[in-house]
Amino acid sequence: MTTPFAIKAYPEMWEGLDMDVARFDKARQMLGTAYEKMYLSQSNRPQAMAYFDDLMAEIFGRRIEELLAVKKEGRPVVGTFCVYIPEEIVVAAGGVCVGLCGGSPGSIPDAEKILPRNICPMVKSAYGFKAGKICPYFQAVDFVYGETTCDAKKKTWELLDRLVPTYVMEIPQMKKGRDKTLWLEEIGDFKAKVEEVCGTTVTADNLAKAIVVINDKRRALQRLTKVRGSNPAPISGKDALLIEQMAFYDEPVRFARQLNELCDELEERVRSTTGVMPASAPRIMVSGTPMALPNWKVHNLVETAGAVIVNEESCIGTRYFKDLIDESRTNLDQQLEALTDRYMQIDCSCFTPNNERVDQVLKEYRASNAQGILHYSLQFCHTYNIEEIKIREACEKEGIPYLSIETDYSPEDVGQLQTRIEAFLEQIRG
Ligand code: BJ8
Repeated sequence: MTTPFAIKAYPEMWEGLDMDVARFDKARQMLGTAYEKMYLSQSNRPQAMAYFDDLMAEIFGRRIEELLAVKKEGRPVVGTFCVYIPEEIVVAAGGVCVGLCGGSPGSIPDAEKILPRNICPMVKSAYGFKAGKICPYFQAVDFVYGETTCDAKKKTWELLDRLVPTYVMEIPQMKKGRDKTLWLEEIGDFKAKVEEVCGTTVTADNLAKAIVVINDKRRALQRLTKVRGSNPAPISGKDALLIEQMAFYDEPVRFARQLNELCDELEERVRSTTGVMPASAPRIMVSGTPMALPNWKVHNLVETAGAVIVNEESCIGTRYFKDLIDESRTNLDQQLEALTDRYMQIDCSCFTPNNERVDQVLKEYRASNAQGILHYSLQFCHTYNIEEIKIREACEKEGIPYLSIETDYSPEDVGQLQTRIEAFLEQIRG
């Protein structure tokens, strides 16, 4: 008999982090149950997923202990909410960068005590985690670095600053020459803040090493994406999404090593045409707003209906790792410029115009051998909801089966989404 899955409890450590332990412990148990139901019930999972299951079991325990050890040595732990914040700089300073985007409905009531109800659930969930003291990552960070991407985020940082030191990077709205100059300056300010807090200097040498570390993590994620293009798919979309989510929490060198090990197994599966689902399962690509841990709602619905998700064009997905940083630069100024160049390639809908994203969606659709695109937008995310029109038009032009959904984290619309997803899959099955 197998023992039931549980996310491990570390009440004393949580107490030390000034958390609402009783409440958090209930959330921990519920998350463990959901994970067991959605993840461990999948058949024919790759063996190397055992590492990621263990990571999940220790997500609020061992990993937090590691962060606290980093802090004890005077190195920085920095929280971020967007893939525009260059984590290479934190790693160069010997620190750790963690993603704090919220993907859970449990913290939203805490946020709604102060924030308006009709804003993006990702922002509310993140703010609620800090306000309710129910996230050990939020409690462990030295400071957070927000950005001026969307209005919901940039105004929330002003309030979040009352609870945890919050700095803000100005992200331009366009990609002209002067925007690049501004961005380079902002990256310089970020570097200065990290250096000030941790008392370490970012040098050309430690930045070069950090660039390789993060490039290696992104290369491993690219490898995972590539292997998902095979039919039958060697790994489920749910498992791949989990890995993409874990990329924002785990130690980067270890993460890349473990993911490469999994990719070895997946490539072997491809050679022996072993899939998680039959080759006849409809192949769906998801495109749109990021799905922060533990937001598995849509993946679970699609895969429970017998299809497989083969790509996530999202910031918790390919937008995070499709571009690498030039490793050939040797002096600090050139390296910072290389960082700026790479980060400016991210095609977030907060930019205008952002036509390169439409091309990127089509490119990933072909590379993943998908048979349909599901556009996913979080409620009240105006930029993605409006940009969805251009993605839909491009799909119509190319004859790509297309479904657009707008949802939040609540289970209320699950029945309705299920009906729409099933109809979409029927259309693909023909
Ligand atoms: S680079 S996608 S991580 S901003 S979904 S909070 S935009 S209202 S997450 Fe994002 Fe950076 Fe862009 Fe990526 Fe606002 Fe929209 Fe919510 Fe969003």
